Amino acid sequence: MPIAVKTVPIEKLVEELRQLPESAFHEIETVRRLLEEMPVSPDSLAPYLTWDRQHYTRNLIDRRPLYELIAICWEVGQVSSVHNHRDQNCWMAAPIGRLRVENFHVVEQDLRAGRCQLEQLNTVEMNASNPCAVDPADPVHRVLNPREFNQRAVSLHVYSRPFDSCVVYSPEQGTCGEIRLHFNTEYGKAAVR
Ligand code: 2CO
Ligand code: FE2
Repeated sequence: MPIAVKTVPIEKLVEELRQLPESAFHEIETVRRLLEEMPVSPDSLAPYLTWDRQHYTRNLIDRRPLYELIAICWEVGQVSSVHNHRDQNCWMAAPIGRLRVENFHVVEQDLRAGRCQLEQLNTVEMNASNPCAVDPADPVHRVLNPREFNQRAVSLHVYSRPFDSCVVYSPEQGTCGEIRLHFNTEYGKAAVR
């Protein structure tokens, strides 16, 4: 029998994140445990859910000097690029659906030349009871909502500190380059680009 999980509204998670000391964002265990202990109720995420058949959507929930909290909506089959997080910590949870995270090791990288060599590491699954933290030693990853999962998914991402660009990699072609990141919505309203 599945264990009944007590969920909290997203506002409660925001309240907890806002109270954390700066030191909590410099290691990965505190926020990971917070996400584990406070699974967010799908209903409370309604203002932040937007869908696009071409690309996953990025929806800003909260931004403070220390962190940014965003909801990402994944249609069936959508994938992110392989990317880094600008040396910032990252925690992810999936209150709706399931997602696969594939981690990579950067063997070498020359951003100016746009060349890199990556090796695939482990794969983990995220779902309502299994949040994860990006390993600061090997922070390059991609997130997938594989076709076979056959359902939409929503993930929550805590980034410390906020960042608005990242490096994307093509492991097959050995290329990399910087891209800017955009929001589809901010605080529940369409973002102005
Ligand atoms: N980091 C990506 C983004 O902010 C989402 S995939 O996994 O973190 O767009
Ligand atoms: Fe990411």
